[in-house]
Amino acid sequence: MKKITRRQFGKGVAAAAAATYAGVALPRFAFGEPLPAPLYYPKGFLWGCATASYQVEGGARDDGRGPSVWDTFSHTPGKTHDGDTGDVADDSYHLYKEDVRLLKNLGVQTYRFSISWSRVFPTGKAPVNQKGLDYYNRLVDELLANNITPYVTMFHWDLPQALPGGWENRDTSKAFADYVAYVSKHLGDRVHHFMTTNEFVCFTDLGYRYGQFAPGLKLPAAQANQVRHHGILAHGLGVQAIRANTPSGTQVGLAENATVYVPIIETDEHIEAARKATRRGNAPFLTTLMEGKYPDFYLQEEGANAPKVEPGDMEAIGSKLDFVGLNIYTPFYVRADDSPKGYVEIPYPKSAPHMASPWIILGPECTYWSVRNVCDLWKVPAIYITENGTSSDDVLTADGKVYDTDRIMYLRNHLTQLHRATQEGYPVKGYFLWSLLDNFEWADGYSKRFGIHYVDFKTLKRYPKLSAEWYKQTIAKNAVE
Ligand code: GBH
Repeated sequence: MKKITRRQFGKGVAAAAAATYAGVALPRFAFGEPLPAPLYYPKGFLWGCATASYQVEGGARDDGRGPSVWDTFSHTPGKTHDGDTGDVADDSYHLYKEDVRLLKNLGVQTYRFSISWSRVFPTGKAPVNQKGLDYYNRLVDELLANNITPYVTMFHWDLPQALPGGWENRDTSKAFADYVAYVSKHLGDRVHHFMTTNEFVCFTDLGYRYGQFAPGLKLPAAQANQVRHHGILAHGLGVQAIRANTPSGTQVGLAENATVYVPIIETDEHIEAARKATRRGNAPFLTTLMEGKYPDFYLQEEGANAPKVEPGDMEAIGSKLDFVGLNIYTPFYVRADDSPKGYVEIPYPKSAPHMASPWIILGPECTYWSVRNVCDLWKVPAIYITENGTSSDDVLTADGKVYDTDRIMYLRNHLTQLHRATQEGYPVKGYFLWSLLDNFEWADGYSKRFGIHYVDFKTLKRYPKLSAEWYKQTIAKNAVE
């Protein structure tokens, strides 16, 4: 074994973490000194990776798939970086077996992927496209054959283009429920964990109010609020549909990018401020789901623009969930003050460090606070981190390696904070790293890489990055080092 000096050792925690990467064996106890104890996760904690259909599948016109709003949007000049589209993406539609091999090699227990609605229902409604469903049957079977538990997201933004009016139309929520009923009925013998929707704000506000995402509209507040309502209604009807069509014991939740508020320092008053901010800052989405009604302050603030609600809507929206999934990337800092809200948001210092995507501000304690705020406010039975990860300016070396030390730094810190939540007894059941693969990063196209596997988008070859080795080691030990 190659001997390393104390100085070399001191040079990089990352080097120590990469115990066998690139053929260099680094002894863990090089100097007979115990390293700090690893942060062990609870027994049975589930490690996984996440992806989404339009971001990885490709095969956009294969076997009868209908177009989604993201096909239309990405093919509209000026909407995505360099006009990138998901036509081919990672071609997981054809290469899914290889992707499952990558998962297997990591040692993950779980894989979170999403269903392309328009693959199964090309127009969003009957008739069904059996070939589309067959793809997911194959994927699920391949996962199960490899002892990997599928976690299925029903909607990750790729709304069938053919649905008239998209999310502006209340009928879309009902069409969603029909689609979800069908898919859960046909996968529910083998899939026992379903998420209805992914990140309300992204497919409602970003798509319909700010125009950054498909379908690229900039509607006034009243209509945009109605879109939000149809989004959460779809979730609620989706929960009911899954429950009605799957065996009892099937776990139903969602994946939500709740805004995470972090107290500037840990004192009772700032902790209380972060809780209040969580409730208010997530008012139209998670707060309403958890409380089964729009908070009074939200309705008051929106006034005449408040959403129109029909009988039965709030019962569906407030459906009891088996778990809440949180997608965590970025912190928002708050302090207590004596305004009626009871808190004020603190702007980031100009020097606040960020990752390759400028919106990912480094603040790993947000992972801990996301869990704590949500559990303390709403006493949810189970939490998953359904996404966490980062882009990095990855470079593929001549020998096929990617030394993404910054991604490891990001992940290590977030997992250290998540460990704290598990130690304090919050019911965190699992963690899904975003993402298994570099993929189509929405409006950023292929310019931002989030994978722990590098994808050469010309050859579609996958290369494990250093972070994949690190994650594999974390999973094997069930501990963060
Ligand atoms: C998640 O979205 C998604 O679920 C996943 O599909 C995605 O690939 C992943 O995270 C990484 O982005 O440019 O300042 O206007 C994250 C939500 C919404 C965050 C859009 C960035 C743009 C910020 N994203 N937002 S900005």
